[in-house]
Amino acid sequence: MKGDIGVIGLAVMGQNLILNMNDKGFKVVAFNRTTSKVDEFLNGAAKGTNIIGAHSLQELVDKLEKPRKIMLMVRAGSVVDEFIAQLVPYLEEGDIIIDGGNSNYPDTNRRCEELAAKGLRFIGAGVSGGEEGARHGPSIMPGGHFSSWEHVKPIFQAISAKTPDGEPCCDWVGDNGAGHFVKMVHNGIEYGDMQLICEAYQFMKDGLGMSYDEMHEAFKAWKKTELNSYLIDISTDILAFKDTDGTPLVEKILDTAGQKGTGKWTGINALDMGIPLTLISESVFARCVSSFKEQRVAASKLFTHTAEKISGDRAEWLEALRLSLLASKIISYTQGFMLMHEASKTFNWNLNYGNTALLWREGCIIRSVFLGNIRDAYINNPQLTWLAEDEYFRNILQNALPSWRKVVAKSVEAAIPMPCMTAAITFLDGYTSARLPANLLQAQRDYFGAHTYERTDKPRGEFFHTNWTGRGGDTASSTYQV
Ligand code: NBP
Repeated sequence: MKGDIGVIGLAVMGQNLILNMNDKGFKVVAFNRTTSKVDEFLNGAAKGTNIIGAHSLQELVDKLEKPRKIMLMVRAGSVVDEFIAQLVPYLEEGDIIIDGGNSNYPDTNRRCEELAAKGLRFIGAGVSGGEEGARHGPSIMPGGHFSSWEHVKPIFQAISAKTPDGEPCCDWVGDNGAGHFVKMVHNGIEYGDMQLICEAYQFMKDGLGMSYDEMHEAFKAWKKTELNSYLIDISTDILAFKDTDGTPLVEKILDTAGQKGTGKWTGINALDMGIPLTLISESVFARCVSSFKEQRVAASKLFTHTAEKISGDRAEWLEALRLSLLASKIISYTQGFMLMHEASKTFNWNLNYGNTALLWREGCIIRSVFLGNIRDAYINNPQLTWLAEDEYFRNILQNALPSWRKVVAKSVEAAIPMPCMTAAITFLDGYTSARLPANLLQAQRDYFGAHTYERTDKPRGEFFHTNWTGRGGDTASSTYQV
């Protein structure tokens, strides 16, 4: 009997996905560039399973049922192109290559086009959930050539995470790079969620002067609220975790954050598409600032933070902080969904936003109860422009606003940097302002560059230029951009 699917790449993600597929009754053929790892896997974690090994691409292809389905779980970038180039000569029309790595979506767009020209089908599938997810149920976001979906769907939906109602956290996202785009936004949102939790932690620790045990208790209480999520769960555990000497381990961890680039890609795309993805972008910059450890230590001697501890009722501050975190999170998801909306328009992907929230409901790092509410909001109104158009989210934001303003204002007074919570409230204030100071900005642009402006007392689309100094001409600029 031939294999149902081949998987190339036996690092942490590949091995665990294969074991997961095997558990669900699929016959998997495994291959890895360093072929000794195939034998190590078969004699180790895969011992006693139905998993088959292959020691060459020819052998892998020969052992698969047609149309062949071959999933790459290798390092994103040129390695994916190299494997595709090596595989193509062995494949037949209609065979399917799936890239399950963290590829950048323009690469997936390109690969779809190149493989279609060769009569082959391609899927770019975002996979989230890390090692644990891959083994027991990841969130999977597939996009690419739609005709391949029916062949892959039974396997992917069987191995994926399930919502509390038993729905698979895996469904078709859209054409070409849509799956990898949605995975990229997921990772961006993950950056934002993590930074927001870190800001709440610093407010508690440095502002409210709470001990690790007290912070652990506060987070534990938050788990029982709308904030209930995987990231709050693990943060609760981390705050309680003690090093061998009995003191909190997290206190000993160097405060410089790493990144692999998907948050940065999300920010770059937002700038390209003109979407104000302020919170996620700030979360990427917060990691950048954290990486300047030596400079920060030197600068801290020039600007001593002398702020006193925040006074007042601690329980009240904690509730205000919880509401600020929740409200900021709503803004972050609002911005992420705005970006997906714009990409969907640009690339004709026809993304289903309720479904996207469902894909993230379980299995991935941002899994949360909150995503179920987002899904409901999009089911009630698939055309939502932003989440606050939905009554549930609008009520939370309105209820949180006074506390949120208090927390952000206090953080500035107390010299506690909270870039994401601040960006979130600033976005809300800007987005809900019928009039912004951009009238002055347009005047400045017209003054120095004759860029023209529209007037409040004339119809939209009519442009005016003023000779502000009496020295300039009457010619407006149509090309000069500053
Ligand atoms: P890695 O990203 O570490 O990749 C390891 C695999 O790539 C091995 O099979 C390795 O073969 C192969 N490889 C490399 Br590295 N360079 C190669 C080359 N020049 N030619 C051929 N093969 C090469 O594995 P991973 O952490 O399991 O991640 C797999 C994919 O899934 C990545 O795109 C990753 O971004 C994504 N992802 C990872 C996680 C996670 O939590 N780790 C979560 C979600 C998505 P070798 O054994 O011969 O060196």
